[in-house]
Amino acid sequence: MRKLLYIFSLCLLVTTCNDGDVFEVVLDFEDDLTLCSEVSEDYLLYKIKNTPYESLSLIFPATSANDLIFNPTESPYTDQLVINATTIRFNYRTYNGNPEDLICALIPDPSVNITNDYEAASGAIAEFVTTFVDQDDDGIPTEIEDLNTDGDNDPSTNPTDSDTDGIPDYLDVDDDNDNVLTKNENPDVNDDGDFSDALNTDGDDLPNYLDDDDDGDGVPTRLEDEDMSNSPTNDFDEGSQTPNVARYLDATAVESYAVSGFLQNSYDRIITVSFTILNANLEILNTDSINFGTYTSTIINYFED
Ligand SMILES: [Ca+2]
Ligand SMILES: [Ca+2]
Ligand SMILES: [Ca+2]
Ligand SMILES: [Ca+2]
Repeated sequence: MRKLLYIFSLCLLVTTCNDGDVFEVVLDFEDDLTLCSEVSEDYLLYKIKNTPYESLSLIFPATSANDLIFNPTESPYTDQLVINATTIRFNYRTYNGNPEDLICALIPDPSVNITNDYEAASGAIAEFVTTFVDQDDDGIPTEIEDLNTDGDNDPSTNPTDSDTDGIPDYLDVDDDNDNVLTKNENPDVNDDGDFSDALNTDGDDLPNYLDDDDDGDGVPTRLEDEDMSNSPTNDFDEGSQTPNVARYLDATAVESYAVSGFLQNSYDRIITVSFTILNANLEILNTDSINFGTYTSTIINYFED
């Protein structure tokens, strides 16, 4: 209410403010939305700002159809929710204190009260656009991992799969399938974003992260795993002249072990949902389109063995 009074005072002072009875509230919130984790039967998205304390919130049922908003099968995915003022509601509220512990709480903070509550009328539209990006977070950016042989800049079409294991390089945390994670094979030795200096122990045509025989001794790295833990990095030949160098990087250690397993592979799906409220018709606002904000989350996906 303080802000309303402030804006109203400005209107009185500025002679060009001739809207008469219309108060314009500026919704100068940050863009980021928060999702209440305490509420299970509904999705409750909100954002808060201070000075004065205000919130924008959108609540809608956590149905399987609405689950797709946060984890769609295609990107972009766009659709609308029709606000009905019962199960699907959009509110602009003001408070006499910080509502942080009020909005999601099953037992609200008794010292904070809602001082004004403006609600979008039935028929208003909550329009959303969901997009996602997949990445393996292995230290090598997707645009470098995918050779883009089809020229469409989409790594998921005609994906580069160096080790032909069915997992595209941009989602593969072990690009040569040698059971040493790409990020642990020094793909960018001086960490400057240029991968031309990738570690290449045996000096052949392939850097270690794409070489399934890193030391070029004829025994695949994956099989130089003495304890057969699916991790060749902790296996050393104590009789070697370089006993501190792991077998897979020691060309004089050529024992082969019957390893059958592979590292489990997972990748991140970074999901972004942006909401716009249309025809909100809040009595306090003179705009019909409200940029509600953006919610971002990350889901970890696993490939089947
Ligand atoms: Ca692969
Ligand atoms: Ca990769
Ligand atoms: Ca390798
Ligand atoms: Ca070796």
